[in-house]
Amino acid sequence: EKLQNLEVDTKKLDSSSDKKDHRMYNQMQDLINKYVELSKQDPESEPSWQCLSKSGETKIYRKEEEKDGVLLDYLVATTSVQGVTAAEMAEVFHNGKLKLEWDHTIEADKKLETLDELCSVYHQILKRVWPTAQRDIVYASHKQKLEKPGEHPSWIVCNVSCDHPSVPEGTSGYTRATIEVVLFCQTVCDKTDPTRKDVSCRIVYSASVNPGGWAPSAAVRAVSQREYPKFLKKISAFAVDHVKKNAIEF
Ligand code: 18C
Repeated sequence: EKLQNLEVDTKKLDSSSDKKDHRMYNQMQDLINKYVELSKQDPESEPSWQCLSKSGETKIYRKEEEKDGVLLDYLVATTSVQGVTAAEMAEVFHNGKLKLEWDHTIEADKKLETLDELCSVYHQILKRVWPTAQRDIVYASHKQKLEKPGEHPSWIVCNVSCDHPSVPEGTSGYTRATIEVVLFCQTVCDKTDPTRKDVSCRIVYSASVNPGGWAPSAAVRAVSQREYPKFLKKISAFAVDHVKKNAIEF
């Protein structure tokens, strides 16, 4: 399946946030550019991407990468969710209060800092995967609207590891993992006065996770293969249910 039609004018990226001066802002813009470019690639035709699973609208690909013995696989998943718009899907993924409803990998989650209304820093403790040490992550989560003239806007959320003085690495008692996770959402709708039945959301989800510490690659890949499809099913079902009684938001 071609992903080319997700093209967005990256020069006209932001219109939703008026405050653009927090310390993660420029890094987030670089990430957005990188992932908008990546979403135009067709993993099907790239020999370095291996298809992990196909089930209905959901396709999951992995590019295996190891650097100096550290596993740095890239994962990309595409799916489509009926009855939900890009704005609504991005909000479900980004909203710190909703995360525990769909992210089954979280044991505990705490907001450390609000950088602006669209960007916050979190400390998250993950469920333990036996027999390795329990992991935690500290990351900034940034949401942004991507305007495209004549179309409903796309939305993107970037969750990227950062340092935070309240939980320096090595002080939490957990093994620190690092992440670069991006959810790119595009509304599909060709009606002028749409009902819920007339909208859907195309998703490109990309994840690059460095588990940190000791974790055998084969075990990490097995955990990934099990957990990403489960996550996509859970967040999709949650989003459909969460928005069904609300007015449609673009
Ligand atoms: O995108 C997701 N959630 C976001 C919002 O909460 C969040 C991203 C989180 C990615 C977390 C990765 C942390 C890795 C380490 C812990 C793994 C715990 C798995 C627990 C299973 C019960 O910004 C949803 C992500 C959903 C899928 C995550 C799968 C991660 C797989 C990586 C494997 C790492 C294995 C670690 C050691 C295991 C060795 C046997």
